[in-house]
Amino acid sequence: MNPKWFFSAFAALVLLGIPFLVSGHGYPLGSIAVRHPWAAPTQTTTGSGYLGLKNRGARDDKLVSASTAIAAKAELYTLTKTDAGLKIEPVDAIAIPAGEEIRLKPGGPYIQFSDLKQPLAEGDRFPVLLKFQNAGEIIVEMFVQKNEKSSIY
Ligand SMILES: [Cu+2]
Repeated sequence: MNPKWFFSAFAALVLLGIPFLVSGHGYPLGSIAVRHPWAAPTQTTTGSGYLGLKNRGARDDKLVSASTAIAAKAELYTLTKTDAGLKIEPVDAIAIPAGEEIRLKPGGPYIQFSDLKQPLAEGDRFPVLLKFQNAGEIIVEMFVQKNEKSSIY
């Protein structure tokens, strides 16, 4: 192979690869992009799941439910700051306005898993079914890791 060509191809791969590595694994579903689903390791049978939801479309959408075989329940929660402190409560849906990206993250909205069959261990992966009001549904793989940045996958 021509070394010059090889170098160019390598450089192109590196350039293409960087945004992918930074944003983690992702799944397109119509106008919704699901980015880097992950969950924190747990000591108990209650866990939290996080992910990014980007709405590239012209109409608003909503995440309406999540479910997984590894937990009896998966519920959507929001966490809001009030004068009285942090308010954590279950919600029917998490809105994803047109053109915006919503991040489920520590300190923000999240998916709460209750009655996990076993605690989540770092390195585990498990499937989660996400349902959206407009975009439909998709199964994503949630990676168990210490924090959002501790994996490039
Ligand atoms: Cu990822």
